[in-house]
Amino acid sequence: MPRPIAGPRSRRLHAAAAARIPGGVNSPVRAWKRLGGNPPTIASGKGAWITDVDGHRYVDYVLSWGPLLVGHAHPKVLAAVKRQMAKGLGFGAPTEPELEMAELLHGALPSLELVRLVSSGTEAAMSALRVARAATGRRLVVKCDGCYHGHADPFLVAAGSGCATLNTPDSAGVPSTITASTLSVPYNDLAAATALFAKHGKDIAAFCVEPVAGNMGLVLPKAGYLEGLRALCDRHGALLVFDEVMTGFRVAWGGWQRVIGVTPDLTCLGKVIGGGLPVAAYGGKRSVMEQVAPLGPCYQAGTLSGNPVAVSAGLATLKLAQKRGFYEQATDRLTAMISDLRDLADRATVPVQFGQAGTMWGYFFNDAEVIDWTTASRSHGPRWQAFATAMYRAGVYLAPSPYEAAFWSSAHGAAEVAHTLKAAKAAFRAAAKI
Ligand code: KE4
Repeated sequence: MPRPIAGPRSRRLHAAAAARIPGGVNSPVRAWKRLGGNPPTIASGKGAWITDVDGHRYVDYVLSWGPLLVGHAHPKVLAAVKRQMAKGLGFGAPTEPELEMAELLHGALPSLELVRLVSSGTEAAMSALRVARAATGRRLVVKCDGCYHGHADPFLVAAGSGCATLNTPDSAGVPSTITASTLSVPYNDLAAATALFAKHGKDIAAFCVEPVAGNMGLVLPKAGYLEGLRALCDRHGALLVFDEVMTGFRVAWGGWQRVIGVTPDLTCLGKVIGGGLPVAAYGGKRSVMEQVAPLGPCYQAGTLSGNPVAVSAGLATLKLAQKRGFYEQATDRLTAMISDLRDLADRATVPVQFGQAGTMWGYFFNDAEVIDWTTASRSHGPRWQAFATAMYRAGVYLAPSPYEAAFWSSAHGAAEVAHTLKAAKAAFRAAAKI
């Protein structure tokens, strides 16, 4: 039995946690099921590095699943949180940071004519779907195989992320009466979407899509795909929902909609806009968002929605990202590292497909281009497992699943790249032996 990745204290803590928490984790993908199921328990993070309870250090490419665009414990983010905490942790009443966040989001994403803050991406996507159904009076929602929009019932159909990792793309406990209103088509397949609209167009409330898919690994949209979805929704009177929970302020200032110039009717945000604390949002056209209570009949609420301490972490993160050259520098550094990783994989003669969108990236052990869930799921699992295990052992922390994206931060620099490439040289060779 190979040496477990996690040290003795992590293993003890995980065993104790499993006695009290389902699988010992508060989110399934953290259970490391595809890597033997013994995750390190993390004690702290600073910049691009995290340290587990056994003192093992790792360069972190999970970054709390995307939120930490400026790295762990950035002094300016911590200072902003401390300043706000000193005023109290929350009031369940309007506060100035919420207004500042709403105005910043609208400035970055003009399609957000009205925006509501919530506490998780799941809440954002669930609420956006409810508003779309209220605004259109229609029932059906369309998603893509392998895309993930959180764990609200309507979206647990052919879902990616932890559902794909655990081979549970659908979920127990979700009544078929709910999922009967959710249709799923292959990502990047405009013909399939067109055929679906031809058959159901008048009943479709929304087409919800990750503009860059990050929950089946990273899969970029084909040229014209998102533009085609926009035209289909316009033709059939459905709403186009961009789930930018992962891509928002990760791929560029604003999100992918600014990169390609396609304007959705509704957008979901999360992760980076909370800077590591629970902030998410949904918003869009005023005529649609005016359905939301207290303006309209569509109810959505939250005790901690817009919590000022959480919002202050997001604001501090976004203000750092707004600095001139932030995305260009971070993206260029990542592009350079991916180029070196590609060289190492080539020298190890193991076929790997790399992808990048701004400061998010991914890799598939696959000799064919990955364009959707079907091609992603044909990737070589044992090679991924050997590679990821070797990288963890060498102090590089990647997602414990082949169906997740990797992330980068402004704290990742030359030292982190050198450490990563040194680990990857041996890890690609380990994968090539399989
Ligand atoms: P949360 O409810 O986890 O905040 O957001 C759900 C969600 C919605 N939309 C997209 C595009 C997302 O990527 C997510 C959540 N992403 C996963 C990682 N792939 C969160 C990690 C986890 O489930 O533990």
